[in-house]
Amino acid sequence: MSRSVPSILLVNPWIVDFAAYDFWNKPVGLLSVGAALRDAGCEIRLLDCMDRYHPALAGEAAARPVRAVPTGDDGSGHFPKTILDKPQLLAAVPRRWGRYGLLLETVRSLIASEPAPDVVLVTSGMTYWYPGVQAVIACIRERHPGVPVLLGGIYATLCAEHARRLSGADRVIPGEGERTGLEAVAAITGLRIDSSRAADAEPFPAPAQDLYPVLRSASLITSRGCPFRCPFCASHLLTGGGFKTRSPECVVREIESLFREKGTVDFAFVDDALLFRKEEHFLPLLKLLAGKQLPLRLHAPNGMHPSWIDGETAVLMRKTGFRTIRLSMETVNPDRLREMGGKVTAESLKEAVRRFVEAGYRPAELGAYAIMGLPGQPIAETAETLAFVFSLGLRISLAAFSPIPGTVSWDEAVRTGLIAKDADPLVSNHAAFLALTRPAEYGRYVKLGTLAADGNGMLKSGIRPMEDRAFRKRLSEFT
Ligand code: B12
Repeated sequence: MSRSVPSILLVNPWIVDFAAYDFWNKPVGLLSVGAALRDAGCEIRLLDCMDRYHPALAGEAAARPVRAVPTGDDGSGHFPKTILDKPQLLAAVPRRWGRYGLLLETVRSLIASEPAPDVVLVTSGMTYWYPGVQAVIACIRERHPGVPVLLGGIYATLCAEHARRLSGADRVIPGEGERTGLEAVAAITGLRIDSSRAADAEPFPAPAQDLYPVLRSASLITSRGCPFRCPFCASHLLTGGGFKTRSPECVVREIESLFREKGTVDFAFVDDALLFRKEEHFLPLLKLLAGKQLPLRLHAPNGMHPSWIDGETAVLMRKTGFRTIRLSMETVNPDRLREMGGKVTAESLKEAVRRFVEAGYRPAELGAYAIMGLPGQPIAETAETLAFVFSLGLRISLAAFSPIPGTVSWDEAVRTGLIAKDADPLVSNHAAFLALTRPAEYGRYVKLGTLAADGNGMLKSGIRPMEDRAFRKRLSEFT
């Protein structure tokens, strides 16, 4: 063992993509692994290439055409972007590709400015962001060639073989990482694991978000897993299929301590199924939080299931300060909804909106997700869904389908020739997949996206898009 207290560097790589926006996002998986290591006696440090409030950003200002400024007052915002040449595989996508986050030189000098750690733990997000993973591992290797690099996270779990061949990490560790990460670090450093410590603990720890010098917004993960098996979703592959929750007391302690110690007021819940078993989990959590009377702004950027919204839930969400509420609608086509597990209907969305309005929200403060570009799904169906969502006065977020390895939709996409079995993850980028697989229709998808954005803008200025004749006319081109 190199020293008495193992020193661990946690690394969140760059996003490399056509677009990226900070929806209060923090690498909570990596930071949970970090919390477990700290609890076991390690010293942990963080290098987050995506930190929009990193002190080093001030030194980048001169080299940056786009500044890292928050948009609006809710802590979300644009990441700074460095334009890069598109990989050949994405040449046909008519958008600008780039690396988001700190400059390459900044990351290099941050790595150089600290003593060598004993182990580096790198996380990974979307499967098609792997070039950012490769790049950051290369930077670590450059400076600390002998230090073991472990890679985990979503890409490492869903594309483990690809990551083993191409990431540059010494070891790829798929799946949940609190235990496996700790064991790997122990094997390298000689750290002794005290197994009695975890006996009565929570199912997973609060992520170590206190490592940020400035924590303008935080992510909260109160549960892991999802009871549904939507064909396009990989959640069950990432969380092992079960459902587990942290205790409401523990989550509220986490919120209160970040509020008091870091001044954080914007918190985003990133659970897959925030409202599942809400009587035992989310509602008690909200009641506890309401009792604290903290001036928070809460966000639920992941889609919530409309049928689980009742009067009590809506009132408590209002009371505790929820500002961002997105509901899953997916599509208005009842056959497709049934194929996708039948968890939502147009009626259930209407009913959820009614509950939120009774609790004091304006419909335009709420949003709904619709999916577009599923295999066999015509663009007219997405346009109808858009019309339905706007007729309720809600904002819409269009989510473009892209196949994820290991899911039913992936197998279907391979079977129907939409994607090769051994395709490079880059071609499944959600912003690229439509352009690559439906080039003739791509322009219409872009137009529909613009229409959605315009409708959202109208709602913001108090106009209902479906009551506007010009808007209806533009929409009719799609139906
Ligand atoms: C929160 C979330 C979002 C947020 C923020 C996402 C972001 N920018 O990162 C929002 C709502 C904005 C979002 C949007 C989208 N998302 Co999303 N999202 C999630 C979600 C629900 C949770 C991610 C998370 O925080 N997990 C919790 C932590 C605890 O898990 P974790 O990071 O995996 O970490 C654990 C392990 O991996 C491991 N680990 C992690 N790092 C390390 C490191 C080491 C060394 C070790 C040992 C272990 C280890 O240990 C951790 C703890 O056990 C996941 C589903 C899921 N269950 O993961 C989908 C998911 C990541 N999203 C997905 C998709 C498709 C999207 C969209 C593209 C949807 C769309 N079509 O528009 C968009 C666009 C994303 C973008 N460009 O930013 C896909 C991923 C697809 C892919 N190809 O990779 C997922 C998997 C959901 C799905 N459909 O299956 N998303």
